[in-house]
Amino acid sequence: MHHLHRLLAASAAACVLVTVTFASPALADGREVGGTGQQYFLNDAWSGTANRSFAYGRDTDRVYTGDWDGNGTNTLAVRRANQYFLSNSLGGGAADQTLSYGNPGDAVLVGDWDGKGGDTLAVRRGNQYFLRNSLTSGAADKVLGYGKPDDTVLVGDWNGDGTDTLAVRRGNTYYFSNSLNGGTADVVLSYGKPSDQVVVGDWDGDGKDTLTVRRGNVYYVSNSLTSNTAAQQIAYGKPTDTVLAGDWDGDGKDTLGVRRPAPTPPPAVTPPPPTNPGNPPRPISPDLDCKDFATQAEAQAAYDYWMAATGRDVYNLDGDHDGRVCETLP
Ligand SMILES: [Ca+2]
Ligand SMILES: [Ca+2]
Ligand SMILES: [Ca+2]
Ligand SMILES: [Ca+2]
Repeated sequence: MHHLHRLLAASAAACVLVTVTFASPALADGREVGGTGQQYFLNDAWSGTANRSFAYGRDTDRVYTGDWDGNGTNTLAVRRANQYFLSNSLGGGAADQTLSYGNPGDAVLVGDWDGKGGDTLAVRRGNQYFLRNSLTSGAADKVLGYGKPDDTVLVGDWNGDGTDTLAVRRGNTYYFSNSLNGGTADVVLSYGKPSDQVVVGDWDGDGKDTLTVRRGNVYYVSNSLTSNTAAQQIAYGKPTDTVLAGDWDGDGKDTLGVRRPAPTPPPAVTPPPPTNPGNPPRPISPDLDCKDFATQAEAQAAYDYWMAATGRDVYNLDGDHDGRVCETLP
């Protein structure tokens, strides 16, 4: 999420001449990705073709995105029960880090809770959130209550200060908090419809996370926390895709990816039974010539049969070795 922003803010306070010269890492949506499948198609742009595709984990794995090593790129983590297998690169292969946190049944969120860079985990139980600031097992560094137990929760850096905080969603109303203190919401707004799927990300790279609403395969991208109409409307992937957002290339902007099950393999093709087994069109002996056949098709059938059975042109009919015999016959 946005750790460089925090560093920049500190630098700017110390010296107002500091210029922003590098892209800020943006945030992945801090919720579980959902869906099934081990095929990932990630895109660094909003173009029609994903520029990264790879297999990762198992079809049934629970998956999260985050910047585990704090280098500004989002990668994947697989969850099995309360075990987390973190990868710092996008692709297959073994996990770079493994840890246990919380209970197997916990709802888990990902975010940069202390603004020091890199994402860590939080467990949600009802409306209680147990934040951990390092990717290690241990007690929560902070516990807070926010919203109601049945609220949908979102994670993001709403004000661009480098720290991820929470928002809760009730229907199409969103309650954003910029602190992890459990107070009242800093921003309340309505956006989209109650039935919309919503994805969080920094789409324009300004360091602030905003909402994108998804309907089918159309995404309504907003770059501000207002009820204004979407800045962009983009068709992407298939309506049935599980979508994930993140900054895969570290340019400071979040883009989309999809998770899909591997395509069902086509049924195995059974080879056709051999034609006329044990019943050749002509016997192998005597040796025949083209003039012994009435038609080219008849000669070809005898040639094909014996080629398949013996691997040899037993009558020497294919003088030019092109697989077609007795071309002069009708
Ligand atoms: Ca990273
Ligand atoms: Ca923030
Ligand atoms: Ca933004
Ligand atoms: Ca990016």
